Amino acid sequence: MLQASGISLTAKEETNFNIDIERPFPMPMKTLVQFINEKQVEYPDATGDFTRLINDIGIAAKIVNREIRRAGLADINGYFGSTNIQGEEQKKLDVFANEQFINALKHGGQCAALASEENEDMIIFGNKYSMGGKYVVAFDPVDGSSNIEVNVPIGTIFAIYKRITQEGASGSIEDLLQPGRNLVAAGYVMYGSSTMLVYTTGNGVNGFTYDATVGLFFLSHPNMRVPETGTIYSINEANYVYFPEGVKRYIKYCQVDDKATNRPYSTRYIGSLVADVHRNLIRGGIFIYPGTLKNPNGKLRLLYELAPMAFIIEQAGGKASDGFRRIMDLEPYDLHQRSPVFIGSVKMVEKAEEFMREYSRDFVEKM
Ligand code: AHM
Ligand code: MG
Repeated sequence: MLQASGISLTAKEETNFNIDIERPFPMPMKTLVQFINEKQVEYPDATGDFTRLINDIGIAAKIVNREIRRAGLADINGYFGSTNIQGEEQKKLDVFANEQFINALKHGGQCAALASEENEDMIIFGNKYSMGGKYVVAFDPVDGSSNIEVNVPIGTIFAIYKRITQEGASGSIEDLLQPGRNLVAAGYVMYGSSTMLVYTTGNGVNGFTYDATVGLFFLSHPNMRVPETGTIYSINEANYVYFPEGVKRYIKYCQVDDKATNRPYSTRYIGSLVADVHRNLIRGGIFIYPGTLKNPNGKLRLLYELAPMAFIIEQAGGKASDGFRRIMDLEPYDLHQRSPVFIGSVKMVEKAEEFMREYSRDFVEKM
């Protein structure tokens, strides 16, 4: 079968294709829409709602991508003049992207309610739109937005849950405050040297690259797997003095000369969660945003940053932890709750956890 090219052919057709393989034009590739439609067929009870929801997210991502690609030319850089719930100044692009995703989900009809990094409260869609929707979505419209002006990759992260409350009624906070293990899907869009959409529905991870010339995402990275170990550690080391002892010791461990384990490792820190995790997903590595004595829960948000990234990394064979516990098992009590994170190659995360247990056992009580 010519699976890598995204098509399935009979043996005879394959032979014909093989004869043609010298052709000076590329093989047809599978689009995101074709891929999700095919997946839907595998679930006889599927109604198509989920497929439409992912599709709507893909459309909003394309619009946001268009603006990002024009940043610098269009008036999209800079501050909007307001602050979000975290007290962070909102960039124009934060506000623009937030509106695009809300709008796509509101009119799609499948999403009953959503939570966004840019909105203090959850957004409940009324009867006219998607009160009957089966799903709720938590998302960060533009993650890493402080990097916009300097042309560094930024991303969108989304988490999709099945609602707990009854369809047809108004969505409620309990629909959104679900642990990561309840996720039905999660993904991110990375606006990097190319734009990629990577998502999982709990059955592996697939990546799609955007071809702006035809306006479509194509399956470019089927069945993504994070290497079991790697040689990259990503952490904002400037905060070293505030780190728990376990993190300090792990950093020192990464810097020791040891041929057998390819140490010292390399540091790579972009400062965009999506880009740092995406690189480590492909190359192997660990990303850490720890708690500190000042902020025991760190910086990153559980619901729309960590749980979805944890789902993706676990589905790719990696691991995500708060230093002691699985991120996917943390029970959310607030839409904007934060958590420390250690995420990436399974062996590296396990090693960092060992250091946390040995040197910072009591830190878990502060979190
Ligand atoms: P944001 O959602 O306000 O953009 O903040 C999240 C970003 C992550 O993408 C990144 O990993 C982290 O903040 C970087 O923080 P720091 O500058 O403290 O290293
Ligand atoms: Mg963010």
